[in-house]
Amino acid sequence: MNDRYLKALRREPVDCTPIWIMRQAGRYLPEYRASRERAGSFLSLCKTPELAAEVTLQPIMRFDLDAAIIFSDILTIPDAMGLGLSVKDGVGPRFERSLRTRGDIDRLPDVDVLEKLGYVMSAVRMVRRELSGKVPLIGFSGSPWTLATYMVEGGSSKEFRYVKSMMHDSPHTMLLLLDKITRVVVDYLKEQVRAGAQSLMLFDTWGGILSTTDYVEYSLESMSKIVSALKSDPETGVIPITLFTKGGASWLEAIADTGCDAIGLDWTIPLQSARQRVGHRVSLQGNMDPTVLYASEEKIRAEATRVLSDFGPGEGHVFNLGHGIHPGIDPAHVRVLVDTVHKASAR
Ligand code: 1CP
Repeated sequence: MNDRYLKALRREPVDCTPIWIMRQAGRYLPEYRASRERAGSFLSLCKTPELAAEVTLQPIMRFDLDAAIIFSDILTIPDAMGLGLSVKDGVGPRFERSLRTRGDIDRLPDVDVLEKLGYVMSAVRMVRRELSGKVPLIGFSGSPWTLATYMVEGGSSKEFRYVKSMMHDSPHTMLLLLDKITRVVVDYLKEQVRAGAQSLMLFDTWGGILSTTDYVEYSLESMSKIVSALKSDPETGVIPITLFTKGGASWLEAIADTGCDAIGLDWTIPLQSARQRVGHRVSLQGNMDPTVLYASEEKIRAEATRVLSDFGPGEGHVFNLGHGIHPGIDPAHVRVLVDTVHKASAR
């Protein structure tokens, strides 16, 4: 069993630095595109456990990665809350209904995650069985704030006009929405662990669009409640949790204060300075600029080596990109990255 990913999260010695890649199962892989074609759509790929399990394992079979992440999407939660998700090519995710008023939020149903999101748990169980200990499996959710941005805007956004208006003009309504999402996320992550997830990650993709005071109140607070709820439950207490706020470099100390095990970093902060600020308390995940994978193999090797030496000697580093891999990346470049990280970091 390759457990260097779990060891690095606990800041225990490893034979070399573990690596996994955000969005490692995705459109840059021809076998993913083939499975998606067979599924007919992105959503039926997510909702058919056999196919979700199949694409989860594709990057594990192709590369020497140190963790698998269950193939799903953060938007399965708003879908389960009745907003009607569709994901169209070239358009991205859209909801049939968006949440704009207090009434919209009051009417949100309680979600039985086993009933509405049981397909995710089935995929988790299948993947664990098929991995049979090869590498650990990561479960995940979007952060409540990030999910709220999609639910209020009705899809992807550039300006975040409606969600920020709600936050500024109706803070109680915003907090009520975040609390409702938080409860579902806690149940969802607990069930993923019951089904076999060995580590958990919260994707706070849009925390970085907030001011410091708003970040603490509207994003970090609900992530902190999730960490506390999981850590205080005997069934999930030992499961490591990684918090990733894209654009969150200025708030690392506050993120570490939640009691999470690791902080995911985008590429805007040197690992060394992140480590000086919080390194003895948490592990660090990251943080190569994903666009380096468009460059030559030499450049990829040089940059991977630079990121490793930026972290420096000692434990607690999980190598990753600073955000998801782009669909246009050549899979051969991913192999160069994975092999370089393992070779250059061998103890
Ligand atoms: O056509 C396709 O195949 C759809 C592309 C795609 C993929 C491959 C989407 C739609 N989601 C996914 C998978 C996915 N999404 C995973 C799989 C596990 C992995 O291999 O890592 C994960 C963890 C996510 C998480 C996710 N979805 C996030 C958080 C991470 C991040 O990238 O910031 C977000 C913001 C989403 C929303 C979403 N789903 C899909 C797209 C294109 C988007 C982004 C939309 C936007 O930019 O607002």
